Amino acid sequence: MGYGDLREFVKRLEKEGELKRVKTEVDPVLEIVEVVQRLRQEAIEGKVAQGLKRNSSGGESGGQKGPFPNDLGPALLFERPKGSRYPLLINAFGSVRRMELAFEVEKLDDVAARIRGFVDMQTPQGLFDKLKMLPKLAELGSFFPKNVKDGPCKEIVRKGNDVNLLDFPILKCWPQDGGRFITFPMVFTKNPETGKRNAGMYRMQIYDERTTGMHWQTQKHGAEHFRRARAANPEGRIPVSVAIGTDPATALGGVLPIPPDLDEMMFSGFLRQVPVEMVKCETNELEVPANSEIVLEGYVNLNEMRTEGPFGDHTGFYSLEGEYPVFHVECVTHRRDPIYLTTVVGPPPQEDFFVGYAIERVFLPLMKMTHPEIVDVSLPAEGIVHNLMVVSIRKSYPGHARKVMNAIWSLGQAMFTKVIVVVDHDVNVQDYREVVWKALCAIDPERDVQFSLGPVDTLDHAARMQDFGSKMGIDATRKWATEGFARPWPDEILMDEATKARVHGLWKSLGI
Ligand SMILES: Cc1cc2nc3c(=O)[nH]c(=O)nc-3n(C[C@H](O)[C@H](O)[C@H](O)COP(=O)(O)O)c2cc1C
Ligand SMILES: [Mn+2]
Repeated sequence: MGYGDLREFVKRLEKEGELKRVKTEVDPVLEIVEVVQRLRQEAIEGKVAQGLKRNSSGGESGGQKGPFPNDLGPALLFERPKGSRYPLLINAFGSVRRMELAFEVEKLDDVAARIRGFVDMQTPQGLFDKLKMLPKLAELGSFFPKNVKDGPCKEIVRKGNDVNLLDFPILKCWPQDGGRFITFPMVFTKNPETGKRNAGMYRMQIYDERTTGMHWQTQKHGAEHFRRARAANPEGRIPVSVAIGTDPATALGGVLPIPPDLDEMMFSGFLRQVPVEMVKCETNELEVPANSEIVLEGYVNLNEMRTEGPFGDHTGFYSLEGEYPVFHVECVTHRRDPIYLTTVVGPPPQEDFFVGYAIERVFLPLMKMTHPEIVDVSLPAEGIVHNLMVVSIRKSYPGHARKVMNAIWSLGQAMFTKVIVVVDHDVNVQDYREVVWKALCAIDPERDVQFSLGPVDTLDHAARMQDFGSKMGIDATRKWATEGFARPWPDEILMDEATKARVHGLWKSLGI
């Protein structure tokens, strides 16, 4: 259990027919992204390239999700990115199947089931129940990250003037991008007040051999650490280390929307069912996953900001230039033959859609724990995670749909959700055609739409100002008399079973 590192995952993908090696020299400036986009376009158009395995794994979570493929083409290992000695891995998570392989499950719902197992541990009543809980608690404890003395990420150590980020095949993704960007980093910081670790995936624009931007958006935990440290000492600096390329569950830890001061590495350990081994950095006090392919160590000055962007973003538009902190790299450690892990964001769907989908499935049981009326949720790809959430609920009192909207707007990163559509429990939220049909039939817009103000995603370029704007909730549930709806609500049209059976019996004889 548990991939030891990224290269073990690469091997597995190759064995499963999920990865292609590209031996031709291709430029990480634009060209690699264009290769990925062509495969994506083929997948969307349903043209299955010869010899590529593109099967859907079916089932509740593995089934066709929306009007686009389950797969955006294979993972690609570019063995000769132009200008670098190191191979580049992209689209490693670009399918439902590969997310299942990443978490080593048959179905993403299997991860959810494990989480539900922990969530279901109610306060035990008797001694017997308490004893039954012990193995689960021990299991949980056994996933805490473990500090180790050394690791393969330190096979090569480069300091000071030997540090050159341009050694790595860092992508320039889109024509108007402000430069090259590290797109799959795991950025480690410590809360200066509590000492608790955070890992977040925040893109990093390359300024030169030893400096990058640090695009932690204002509501993210890295940005909070920065602000707290600055409040204490505006002229100081905070240590920052960045891991690139670890085993999949650890790498995805940086994306998990978990509460502040909760260690992502503990959650990754739970997901891979083996503790994440952490090793101390060479030049600062932080720890990073020992199995990393590449580690960047350094600091961020608390009084230094620099223009970052533009960057072709997961909205499908360029995010505009903005002022962000600067990361100074003092030391790079890496394996002798590091694999540079990267991804590209752009018009939806892209690789990150599958990451978002896995997170949606894994976190559903946690949402249901505090809001048991929630039946299912869906984040359609075109809603780019934060623009649209469809929620089905078991409605049991007047105004229930509005309560759920407010709950979502106060639930971690779900606070960013621009539009929430709440439907009844019998609407399949995974089927957008059904949602559009039934939700639009169920609303009297002036009555059923509600607006709210609050924090919005930094990337929302339509909001009245950066980071602050409005949200819309649509109550598309059946309206009740106790909600002031005086008219009868019609039944949905369905043929009766007896007629269906009779016609079924006649079917062959109809000669159609
Ligand atoms: C491909 C990809 C790129 C991302 N880039 C950024 C980014 O540049 N800045 C940011 O704040 N969040 C970015 N995110 C989202 C964060 O990784 C995510 O919100 C994470 O939960 C933040 O961690 P934190 O809650 O510990 O701050 C990105 C996510 C993905 C999947
Ligand atoms: Mn965090």
